[in-house]
Amino acid sequence: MVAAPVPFGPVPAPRQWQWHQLEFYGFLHFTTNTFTDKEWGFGDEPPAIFNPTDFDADAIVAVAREAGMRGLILTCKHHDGFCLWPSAYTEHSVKNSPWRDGQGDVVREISDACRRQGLLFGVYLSPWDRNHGDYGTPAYLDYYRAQLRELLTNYGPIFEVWHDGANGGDGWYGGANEKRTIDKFTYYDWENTWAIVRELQPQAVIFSDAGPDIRWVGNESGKGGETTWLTLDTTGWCPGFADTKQLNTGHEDGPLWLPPEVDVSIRPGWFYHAREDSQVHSVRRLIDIYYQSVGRSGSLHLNLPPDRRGHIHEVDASRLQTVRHILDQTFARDFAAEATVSACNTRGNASLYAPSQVLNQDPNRYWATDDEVRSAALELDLGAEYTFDQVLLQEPVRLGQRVREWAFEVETKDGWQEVAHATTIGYKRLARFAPTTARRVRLRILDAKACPLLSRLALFLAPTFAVEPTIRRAPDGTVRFEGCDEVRVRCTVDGSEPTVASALYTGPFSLPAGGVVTASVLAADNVGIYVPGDRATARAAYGLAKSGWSVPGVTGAEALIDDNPATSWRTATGVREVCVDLGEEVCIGALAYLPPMVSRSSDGFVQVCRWYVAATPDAWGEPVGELRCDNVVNNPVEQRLDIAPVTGRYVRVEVLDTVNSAPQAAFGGINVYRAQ
Ligand code: FUL
Repeated sequence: MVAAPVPFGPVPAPRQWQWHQLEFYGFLHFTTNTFTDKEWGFGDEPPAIFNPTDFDADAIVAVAREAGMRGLILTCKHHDGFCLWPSAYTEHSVKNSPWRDGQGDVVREISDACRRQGLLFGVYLSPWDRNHGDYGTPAYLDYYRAQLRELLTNYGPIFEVWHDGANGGDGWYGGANEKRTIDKFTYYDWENTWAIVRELQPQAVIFSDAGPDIRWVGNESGKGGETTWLTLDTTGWCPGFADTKQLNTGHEDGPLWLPPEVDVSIRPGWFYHAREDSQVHSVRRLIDIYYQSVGRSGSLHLNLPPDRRGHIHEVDASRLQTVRHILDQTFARDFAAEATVSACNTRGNASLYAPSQVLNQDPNRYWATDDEVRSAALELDLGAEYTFDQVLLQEPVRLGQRVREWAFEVETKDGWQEVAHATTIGYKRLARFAPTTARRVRLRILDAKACPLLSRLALFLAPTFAVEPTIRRAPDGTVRFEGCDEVRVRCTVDGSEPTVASALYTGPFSLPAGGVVTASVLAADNVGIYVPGDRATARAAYGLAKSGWSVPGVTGAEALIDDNPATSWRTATGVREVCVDLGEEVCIGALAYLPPMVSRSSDGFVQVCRWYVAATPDAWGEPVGELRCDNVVNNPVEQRLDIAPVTGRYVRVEVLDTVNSAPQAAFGGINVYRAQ
């Protein structure tokens, strides 16, 4: 009898192992923000504004189920404090809204619909509460815990409890209307708060920046680490205080099993905003997100924000259907399934640990090597030549994560050729490469922390499908589409869906005044090419082109107006404003702040600013609006302010608050949109 490999380092607890296998589940961001068009409510929103016109939990859950999601997590309470269930501990809830005459309960309806349709249900209960008068005092902790008990007692089994990291700042706080800060390390007495979850829902995993069961991946843009260790050292961290880069990669020798969850929205914002209907992530981007999350050993937690009707918007739903179709097609056939597998080492030469164990889908059966082995190769004869463009690898992580580096090679007529080379494998790794045809392939595990084990190796081929082109605009306003050489593309510049009657794209065109560019590959135009859902559409919203702009009186501010997301500019220390000359009078309908997109620190990102528009730079009247950039640190996307149309040539931004009260305000750029 050959001894089984002993577990190496930290290993997943049973609840974490269950969670690993979910791989893909959804987020629902829904609250008064949906009706105020905000990302973070201040806490003073009247419950009367919460009134979805046609809330349909089953329809929402069906969209998630058809997308292949295994569960849904609902923002039962976001930072604004409004409760989507009739909590016994506050009046700030659905019970004082007109929706279902105050008799409704969104948590009940979504959790019931999840159970009916076979999805798991999870809760988001924001620790920060900008409505509650006691926030900041010990009494609020009692309130928070009482609400946690309500949610964990009355709504059936809960698979995940989600604690957000954003915490403290200004808010309504029962009418006090002030700034409040708490000590993130001590205020929530997390150990005892989490004990409530363990007591009431012992199978649930708890998420926060720093665990205890699942960690944040360190960004909200859908990117798991190219290197992902499922282990972590959280010394000195707490929910809301952790190093985002280290969260992304994990710690190779971390003492805790703490795998990453990749939370990302299908749109720029987390809540529904009609203006973002044209900015739902493209099929290509969503597929990339899948490979960068599930394919890098994390789970994909994809947000679908219900709209004011209480539906998932049609654009989001159809995009997901296409993504599901492509993934199903991709994983329908494993070209390694019939292979003959050999290895340079097999643990005790035992058939239980034979190389062929990597071909089945049972995570309990795996190829193992002898204890002293640290590098090894596995060779597959596929039985015939096949074309594939990705390899799937899995370690049996219940025995610990071991592999540090690996390479995948195919045999060509010129010998072995490497097509993928990477670091970690972990629970699941998917590596894509250009379509390759071969009969013999091999995996070389180049370095492992302990004797390498592998439970799965599979080869897949993504279907060829027409995807939407990438839309680009140069600073002078010239628009071009990339990635569409072999297909016919039709486009509009007014936000409407292209039809076969719309203009055919024949080459770059000029769009200096901006607009919404919509480019569609239509099946009707592309006979013989698979176009999922009959069309593949990309959209991009542009403001005025900036080539005629200047920044009067400031030298070195080119990055403010260069239309390049990779460059950024900071005001001089203590300077709280900047003025831009648009070069001509324009009727303006919206203004936007772009945070630096490539920045090591978010210090100085604009948190609150006022905008002015004038015909001459000395005639500033009242501000045309105030912009609050709520979640700009974690989600550094364009922050847009729609205004009543106003004509002017000069635009001034007055910065009222910056992230961490930094004395220099940081800009990636600003955008100015013409009134429609
Ligand atoms: C963030 C929050 O501040 C956002 O509003 C959103 O809920 C996201 C999932 O987490 O930190």
